[in-house]
Amino acid sequence: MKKNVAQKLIESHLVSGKMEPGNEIGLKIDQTLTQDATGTMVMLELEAMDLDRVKTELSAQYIDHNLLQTDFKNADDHLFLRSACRKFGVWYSRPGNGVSHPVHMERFGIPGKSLLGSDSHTCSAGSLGMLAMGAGGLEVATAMAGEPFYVKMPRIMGVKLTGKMPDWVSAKDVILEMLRRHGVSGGVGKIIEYYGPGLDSLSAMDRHVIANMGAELGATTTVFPSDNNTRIFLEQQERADVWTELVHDDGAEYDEHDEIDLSALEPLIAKPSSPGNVVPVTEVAGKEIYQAMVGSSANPGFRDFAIAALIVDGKQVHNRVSFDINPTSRQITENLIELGYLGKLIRSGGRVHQPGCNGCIGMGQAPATGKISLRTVPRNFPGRSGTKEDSVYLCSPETAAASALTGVITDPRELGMEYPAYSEPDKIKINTSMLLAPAEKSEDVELEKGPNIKTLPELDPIPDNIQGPVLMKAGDDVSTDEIMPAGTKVLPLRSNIPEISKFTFAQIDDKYYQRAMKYKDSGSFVVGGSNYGQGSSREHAVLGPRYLGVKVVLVKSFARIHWQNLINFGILPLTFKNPAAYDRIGMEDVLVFRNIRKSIQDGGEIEVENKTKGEKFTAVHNMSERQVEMILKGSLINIFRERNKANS
Ligand code: MIC
Repeated sequence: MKKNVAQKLIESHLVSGKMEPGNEIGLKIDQTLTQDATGTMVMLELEAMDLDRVKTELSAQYIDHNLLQTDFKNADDHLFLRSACRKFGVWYSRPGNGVSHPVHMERFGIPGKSLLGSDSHTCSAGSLGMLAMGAGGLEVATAMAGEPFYVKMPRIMGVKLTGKMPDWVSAKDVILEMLRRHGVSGGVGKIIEYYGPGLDSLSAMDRHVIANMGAELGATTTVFPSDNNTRIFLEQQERADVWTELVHDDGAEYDEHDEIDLSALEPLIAKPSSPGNVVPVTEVAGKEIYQAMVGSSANPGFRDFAIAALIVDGKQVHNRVSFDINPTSRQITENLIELGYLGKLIRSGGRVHQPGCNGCIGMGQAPATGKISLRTVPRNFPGRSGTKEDSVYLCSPETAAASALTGVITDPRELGMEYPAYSEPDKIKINTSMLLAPAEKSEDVELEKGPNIKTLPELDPIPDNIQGPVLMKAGDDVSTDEIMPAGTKVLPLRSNIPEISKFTFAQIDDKYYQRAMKYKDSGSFVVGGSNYGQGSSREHAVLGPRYLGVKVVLVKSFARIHWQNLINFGILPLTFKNPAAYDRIGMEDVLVFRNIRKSIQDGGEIEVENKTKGEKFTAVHNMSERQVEMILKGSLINIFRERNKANS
């Protein structure tokens, strides 16, 4: 059979299941990636699993999210993670070394390998021909312990790229075009594979931009072939030895098709407050802006900063605009200095920050209330910037730099200058000084736990009968940023579940915590619309509700990673058999679930009584036997614990 790249990658890692869309498959994981905001939980999970050393070919831990040290918490987390890396045999990327995704691509990415990361943008490494997926921390922990990763076999959407991008259009506009066409749930249950002659003009880092925001389409992952452009990138990184070719067979089939003529693209922008809200820049041109930000895992390449530098070279940004530059790796920063680009950014008024996620995740750089901020970051969910009433637009570095100069949203083609001639340097400085390799053998290291690092709470199994109120009725496309916010106040609490749970749903309803606490022991429910839990991989969007007694989340449909996270931590995820039943449920309605344990084992359907309305409706689950066991045992951790006990 002729195969596409995604099929080849899956086949070479398949340990169980049939490669039929919708069927659960088990995949061998070669590499893992964790970052600090999710990694502390992963390391606590490894501790709870009694692991002594990781079983992967390579695992790397990055400190990139929690960089602001406004008190002891983040600094304590960094030390905890350093000790955990020594204990479990994991690479440690020190604070200030950069954002996990570009650094992983530069230093560790290998075509043909699989990568699982506790960050939804792990799919960025699809740029190198890897099978790279984001997942909840617990699944990454189990992969580190040598277990397969389970996922439903996705449908494969082949996107043929033809033509060549015109001046002032870059990779960000390609993925924004995909979001314009398919929206934030158009990729759910799919792998997006790009192929065709248009690939020749996309460098490996351009492909990273496109693969990264595949997460915003809801896709399981994105894959590119490993071709000559991949080889050029690896050569530049002085790692040409790991390159192998991985391309689709001639005549390979795809489950779905799309095609983009790159030469027909124009600069695009996603309006507040969804990455799917895409329009041509011309449609919103002229609006006053207050911030323009370049950087993040969505535009991390050397080129993204260099092009911005060339646009602002010799000019001054508008005096109303904060021009924030967030380099994405220490190596990129060093090369930007070396080749004179950083000087151009600074002289034009750029505010240069340390390499890291920074404002992308609301770690500083929050915009003024209601004032427009243009960002090259991947997400603009409400309040994610750190400002509740924010107005964040997503765009390319070209559009951000052009608008920084004029002070209004500007189609960069209107700047009246030649498109700067940029060419990728052949030789760059390689900087690995802040990457600490694991020792050959496990070290007998005590985990360094500061006072904010709390062991995981016990997770009791789901009861047979539950009666309780609906304390949250959410709409469509609710993101994990709305379920559990990030930002300077909340992110430092990632290793302290009782404390972080106080912020559950705070974006939507600031009284939720008080109301939920009353039902902490007896149980309550969350009801939601379609694509519930889109966005990040953060387990805290489950651990918070779980700690507050949420037993069932009942929605029209789920985003993939969040759905699995709910199961991993023993919250029952159900969907309406008939979506119209959603409209019949009101806030505070009392629901009754009976015989849960037996019903979820026996089949997919559960009858639910709405006591308040005096009516019944049917809910369904779509879990495999393996997943049902997690709900019955209370969590995946409990299953591991039981297994460890039996083996000891
Ligand atoms: C994000 O971009 O939303 C994050 C912060 O990187 C998350 C991870 C997290 O919440 O820690 C993600 O993408 O998974």
